Amino acid sequence: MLSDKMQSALNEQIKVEAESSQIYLAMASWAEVKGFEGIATFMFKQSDEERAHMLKLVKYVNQRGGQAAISALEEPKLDYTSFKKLFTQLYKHEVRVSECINDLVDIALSEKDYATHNFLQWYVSEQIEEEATAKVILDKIDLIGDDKGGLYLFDNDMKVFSSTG
Ligand code: OFO
Repeated sequence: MLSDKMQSALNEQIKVEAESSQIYLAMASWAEVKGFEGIATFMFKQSDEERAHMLKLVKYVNQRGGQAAISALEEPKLDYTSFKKLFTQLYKHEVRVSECINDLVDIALSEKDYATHNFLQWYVSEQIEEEATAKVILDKIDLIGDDKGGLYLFDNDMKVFSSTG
């Protein structure tokens, strides 16, 4: 059985994961309209993954005798004026999500909820990967700047990320 504190912290994370999915979806849609097919494919896939992260939490909360909360979401407020700005926001978002996961791990330990602690380890590993991916993308964008040819190649690279990531 989850403690009230643990349940409300996990429910907060359900919202965070749902918002992550929305952020990636907003970026995917933007990239698709701009003709960046590789970036769009990558972002749509990430959006689906974030939804899967959310669902995993929903099922866990319910399975442990709690009640998952499905709440209203904030509209993603993204600055699309440059690729660098866009991907910096994405990277910062993933860093923030990692902090949220770390806070959840802290709560699980302080509540002596070792089952939830164990469950959260999957998210800890996932965030390491997602932060690293966002950083690699950001570094590439830093190198390219606004160079059109570079962006074309970058878009192609993102197709590779989508099929392996
Ligand atoms: Fe859910 O992993 Fe990123 O945010």
